[in-house]
Amino acid sequence: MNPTTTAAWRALASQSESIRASHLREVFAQDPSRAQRMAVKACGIYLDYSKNRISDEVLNQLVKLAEETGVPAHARKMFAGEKINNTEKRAVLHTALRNLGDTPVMVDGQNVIPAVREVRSRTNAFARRVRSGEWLGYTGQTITDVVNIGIGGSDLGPLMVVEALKPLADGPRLHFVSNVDSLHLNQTLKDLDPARTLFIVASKTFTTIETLTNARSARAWLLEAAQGDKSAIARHFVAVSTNKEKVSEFGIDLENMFGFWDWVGGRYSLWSSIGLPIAVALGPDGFEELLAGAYEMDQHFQNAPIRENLPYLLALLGVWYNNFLDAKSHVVAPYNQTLHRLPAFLQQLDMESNGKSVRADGEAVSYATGPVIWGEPGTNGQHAFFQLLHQGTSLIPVDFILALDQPGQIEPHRTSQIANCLAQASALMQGKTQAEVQAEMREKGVSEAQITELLTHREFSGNRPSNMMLLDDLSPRTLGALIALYEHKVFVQGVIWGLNSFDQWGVELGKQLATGIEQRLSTPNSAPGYDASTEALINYVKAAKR
Ligand code: G6Q
Repeated sequence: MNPTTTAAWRALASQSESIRASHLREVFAQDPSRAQRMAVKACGIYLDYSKNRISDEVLNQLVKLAEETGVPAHARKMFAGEKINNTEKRAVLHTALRNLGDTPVMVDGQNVIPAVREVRSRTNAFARRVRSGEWLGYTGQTITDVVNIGIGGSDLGPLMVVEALKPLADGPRLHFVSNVDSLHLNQTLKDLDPARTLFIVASKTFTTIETLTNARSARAWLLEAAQGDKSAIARHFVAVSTNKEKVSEFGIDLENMFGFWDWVGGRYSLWSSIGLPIAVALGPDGFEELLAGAYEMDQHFQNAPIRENLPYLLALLGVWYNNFLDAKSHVVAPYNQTLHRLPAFLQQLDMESNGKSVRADGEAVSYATGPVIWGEPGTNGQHAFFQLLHQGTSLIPVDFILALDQPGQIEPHRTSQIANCLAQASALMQGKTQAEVQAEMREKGVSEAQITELLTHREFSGNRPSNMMLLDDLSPRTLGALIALYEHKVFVQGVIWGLNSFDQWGVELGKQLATGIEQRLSTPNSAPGYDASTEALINYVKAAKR
């Protein structure tokens, strides 16, 4: 439906006038209980959303907006396996992959849970064999290095999780190759021993050019070492895919293939056998814990009232900024270094799901949809782009994410990490008035003339909103909950905007175009078929290649 036709949308539009005129500093001064009231804890995640430019009335209307646009009913459909991905006629069931309950989940009259558990027990058993040293390479040696070859959803999820939980990893070393640029593969392989390296070729379709190109080169690297002995492939290549035919065509034994299903979207697939690298790095128990954390968040999302529901709150705040306060982008700033790929992961999750201008019903939208998501680990960002967050001309809400406990953290680093995170959120909200700048400079003995000259430069407007998410720890369980939190946030926003968050025609376009241009580049005298600029570039590259 068109959300702008709801009563809540109209009420929010009129509320936005007074919110624009108010300052969070005053709002806090007038309401001492705000920080306690606007905080929720669930699944090991404490969310303080008090530093947002909202009032209780705005929050009430946002909750109504979720109800009026039918979010809870749509969520029930997703969990029940209805084909809510209408353009691809598919169910959307990443939640079934981590469903630890007993209720069947039906797709086309079949309960999918037994198949999910069967594949997981195979991936877990395989991970155990590789980790224990039972799985041997072609020379009879154990595996020391595992290289995941995949891209997009078949890369970012496992990569982000393996990085995030690195302090807990106790299996073989994990590497991820995604870019078709040969340097990515070559730089990764240059220090590895073919006899002790295992490749996981991860591709839902098994037709993605980048992945197949990298996988073929990896196979050639292995065969060169094995002096052309093709039987080595079965010891060093496994596939994660939905496409048996293509896997077989590539030369991977179907015994070494781990499947999943069309109802698992690429960017939602880390819970499936695409998560195999996670099970190899952490062990099956670690992977199961990740699933358990996500399942806990699924329960919270389905059962907690909207006002106390983490995914709903994050989503509704995002809609508020996007549609009523003209914020066009949103920053994710994790303060734990091992979460360094989280912004990239969320960028895909959010922008690929909701970066759309046509609703699920085929009508063009007349309102903003998915924002630009970007970010970097916290303290690094402070020494770079945070300047713009503090004093730039755009309103950019920030998600601060900080896990309070992580193996390997030591003092004084930990306290400094926490202090930096809290300080930034406070500074964005409070700002610094001219009077404060003046007083600060006078105390330092700065001359009046200099104070006058620098006053406006050193003033901070404040009133810049943020969410603070404090995680009990950076364990598989809490990370699982955090990822599921963002998945459901994206879902809620997608429903409010009336989108199908589960297709990705923009990505498909890229795949299609690259194939054609690749042919044009490698076939002499092929007929031109692109726009004039692209044709000129093709000719330039061909000439340069020569
Ligand atoms: C994810 C997207 C996309 C996809 C990659 C890889 O939701 O569809 O990022 O994951 O293009 O696709 P394959 O797994 O099929 O190689």
